[in-house]
Amino acid sequence: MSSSRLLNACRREKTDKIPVWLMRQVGRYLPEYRELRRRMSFMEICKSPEISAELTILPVEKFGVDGAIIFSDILTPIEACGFDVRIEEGGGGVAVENLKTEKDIEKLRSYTPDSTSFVYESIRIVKKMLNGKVPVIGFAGAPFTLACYLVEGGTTRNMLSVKQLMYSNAGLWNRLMDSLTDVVLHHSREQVRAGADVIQLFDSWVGVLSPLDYRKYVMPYMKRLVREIKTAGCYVIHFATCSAGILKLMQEAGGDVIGIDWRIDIGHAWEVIGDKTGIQGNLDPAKLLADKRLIEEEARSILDKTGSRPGYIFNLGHGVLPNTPCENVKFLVEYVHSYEVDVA
Ligand code: 1CP
Repeated sequence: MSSSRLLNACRREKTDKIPVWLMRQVGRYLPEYRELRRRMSFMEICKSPEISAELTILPVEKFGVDGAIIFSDILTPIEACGFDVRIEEGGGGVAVENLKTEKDIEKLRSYTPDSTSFVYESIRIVKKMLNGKVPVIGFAGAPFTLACYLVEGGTTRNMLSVKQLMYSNAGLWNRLMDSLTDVVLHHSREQVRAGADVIQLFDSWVGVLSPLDYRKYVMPYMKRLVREIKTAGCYVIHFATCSAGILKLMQEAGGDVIGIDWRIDIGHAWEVIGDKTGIQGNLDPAKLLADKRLIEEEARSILDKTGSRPGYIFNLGHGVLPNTPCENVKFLVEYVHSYEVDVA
């Protein structure tokens, strides 16, 4: 595995080709997944390690991506704690049972990785199937983003209930974040123990916060989390959307690589982050709905800014959209691999 492009990039070493994988590379845009979903619910698939392992390696075989992200969800450990999680049919959002009181925090405190053993079993199967071909990416939701689902009961535009809790009840907020940090830490470590080479932390919604709020209400937990996950012996990719205002703070919080969305120029993002940390992103997933000429143009403009710089991983700025044509995904991956890097 030491010669893997993705891991080389995590170490900020030069690679023969630019590593590429896509967030949500397994999902509704894949006909194989849609077919499976006619027979099984999303959670049933997550809890069937043989099946989730097959799905995990599908984009490696079909498109030649440089990493296999395990088929699961950021809400899997939340459901395992006894919160009702409902994935809305037809590609909608998710509904999560609200966390209301101290007693609900006890449910998080009682989490043990035994209740999510199917994830680790899936990783073990994937490791065997891949036999070192590409690294395995485990993942978890970051505490703030999980708190959003628990407090809002789903995703909302401005996360006002979360903010209200944060600003008005510091004690409860701290206990909630502390408990979620422990859940994510235990879940991530167990994924590494099962064979995950990289852990991506999805702080998808943290961009709703001001820099000051991020520093005060989120950063201490992220610092502890990243530091302690890394002691398990893996690389950490730290991802958020709408993060232009907090990029430097995210970098300070930790991670070998910072994942960014498309709302910021990648050259500028790298200036902010500095040269001690890698960067991942940042093609707008909507570009994959366009024709190949535009996809190539847009990918090239990103690669021209980042291509030969060690520590760069090509990815989208957020997940693959459900109506994305598979042939565009294949085209993109092949184009990134064909981009000539300066190996000197
Ligand atoms: O290829 C892969 O990445 C598959 C594994 C995977 C991952 C990494 C899934 C499967 N979900 C995730 C991460 C995830 N889940 C995130 C972080 C990435 C992001 O910001 O998009 C988030 C926020 C979720 C929560 C979630 N799960 C949503 C979003 C709801 C919202 O608030 O907008 C949804 C719809 C799900 C269900 C889900 N998870 C995964 C799939 C394939 C699906 C769709 C299930 C279906 O309808 O069949």
